[in-house]
Amino acid sequence: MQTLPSPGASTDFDMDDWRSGYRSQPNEYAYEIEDIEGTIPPDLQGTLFRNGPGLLDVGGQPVHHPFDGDGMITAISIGDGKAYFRNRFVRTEGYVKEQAAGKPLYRGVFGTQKPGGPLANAFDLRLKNIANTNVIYWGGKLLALWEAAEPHQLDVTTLETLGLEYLDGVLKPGESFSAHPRIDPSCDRTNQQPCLVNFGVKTGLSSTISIYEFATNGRLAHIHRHNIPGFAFLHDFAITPNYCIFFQNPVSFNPVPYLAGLKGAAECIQFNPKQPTRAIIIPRDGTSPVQTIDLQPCFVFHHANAFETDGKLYLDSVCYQEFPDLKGAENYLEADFSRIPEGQLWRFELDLDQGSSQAQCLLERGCEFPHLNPNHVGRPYRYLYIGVAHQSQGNAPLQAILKRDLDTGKEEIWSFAPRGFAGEPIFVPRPNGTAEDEGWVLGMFYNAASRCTELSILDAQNIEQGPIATLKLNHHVPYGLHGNFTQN
Ligand code: 3ON
Ligand code: FE
Repeated sequence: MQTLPSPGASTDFDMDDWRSGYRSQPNEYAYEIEDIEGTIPPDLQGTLFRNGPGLLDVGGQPVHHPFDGDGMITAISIGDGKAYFRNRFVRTEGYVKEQAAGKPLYRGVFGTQKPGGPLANAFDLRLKNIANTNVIYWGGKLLALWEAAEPHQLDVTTLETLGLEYLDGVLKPGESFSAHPRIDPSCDRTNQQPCLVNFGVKTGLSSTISIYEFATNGRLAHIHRHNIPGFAFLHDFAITPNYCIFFQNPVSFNPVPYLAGLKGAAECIQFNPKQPTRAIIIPRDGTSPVQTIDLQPCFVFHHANAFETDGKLYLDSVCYQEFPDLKGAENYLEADFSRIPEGQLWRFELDLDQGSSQAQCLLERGCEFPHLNPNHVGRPYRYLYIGVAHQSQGNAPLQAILKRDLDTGKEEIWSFAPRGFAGEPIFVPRPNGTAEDEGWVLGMFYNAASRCTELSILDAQNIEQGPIATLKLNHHVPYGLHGNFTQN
């Protein structure tokens, strides 16, 4: 690995260690995990599915940004104290064609260009559906998700790609289906059974948000569409029993450098610090009026949760001071963390009667990838799990996981610094458990010392004791994005 200067302000990690987690993993494996430290809890049964960029290059040409990397699914199936690993690339049209050609044939949304300079890229407006952001099992189908296009369906056991998935004709070809569905644990329209709520955005000078609800058998239970003024980059949303809540970031889109073959579409997003961030509150009944409430300017990718209580709507979100782009760094591996704002967790209190809001910072420490007990999605909740930086201030890679008691403010941290790097923590409730934090937190960690990835299982009621089991893979999995645990 080439040695580059370490611009990061933090001394708790080495830039080369961090970079080494962004090596492509072209291999596909299937094996029983034998190197296990500690004991897998016998009542933890099911499969952790994760998605993320598996390739950081195409035919040796590096991607411009990891979000442009081809989607690779990993599945770790756990049962009877044993664990089985499998990973497979999603055979998207782009992956198949580029692997056959041995070179990039598509532009990426985050700035990856085809070889040949602007002339070779200008006016190529095809979107390469890279299926790299999330994976979820719903209605008997395993779906790989990427927010700007339709899902891919995968075989739940072999992870083989079965093709593009239109959800029984609900989606039209090319229609987007976000990578952040939410599972409502109990929905009026599905007989108080769980339902999967998701959205798709069609953006332009104004934007159309489609909202879908699917019953557990995969059947569409409800659909409604809404037009909102302006360009909208909506990565995630939050739900309560009565509302879907979106944050319209204060950004504008200047397509000229994209059309001219100079930049990716996402690099043409401009943050406007003088404009408010707008909360868009869409009633889930599909007919009551949509409300908007202006908030302090910030940029949000991820919401932790929302809930309704005492006539108010609460929303917990990871906010950045501005769009966290690479600040002109030619190479994302040389990103200067100190110049990029860190995400911080804020709580927004929205008063729908007054149309007013208040905001309070809950977590100043750099954080991303919030998660909670799935039974509390859209409901009042007490415990939040989130990836955090090792240091309490400034921006740095995620190296630790933090549990926050939102009632008392108590925090518990387990850090993998200096040589471990963290991703999204996933809370899995203990079967028949009663307390909200009864269960486990599962996280994939990259260990730069061994250059391999590990799955750590923590007891959610005792984060500070560290992992109760560490499942060591024989190789690395590049830093991932999102996933879900399917209990069986
Ligand atoms: O032209 C429009 C603008 C645009 C950006 C329309 C559009 C739909 C084509 C579009 C596309 C957006 C896409 C494809 C977004 C994909 C996002 C993605 C793959 C990942 C986002 C991740 C967010 C975060 C916060 C990740 C954090 C990671 C870490 C802290 C470290 O691992
Ligand atoms: Fe996301």
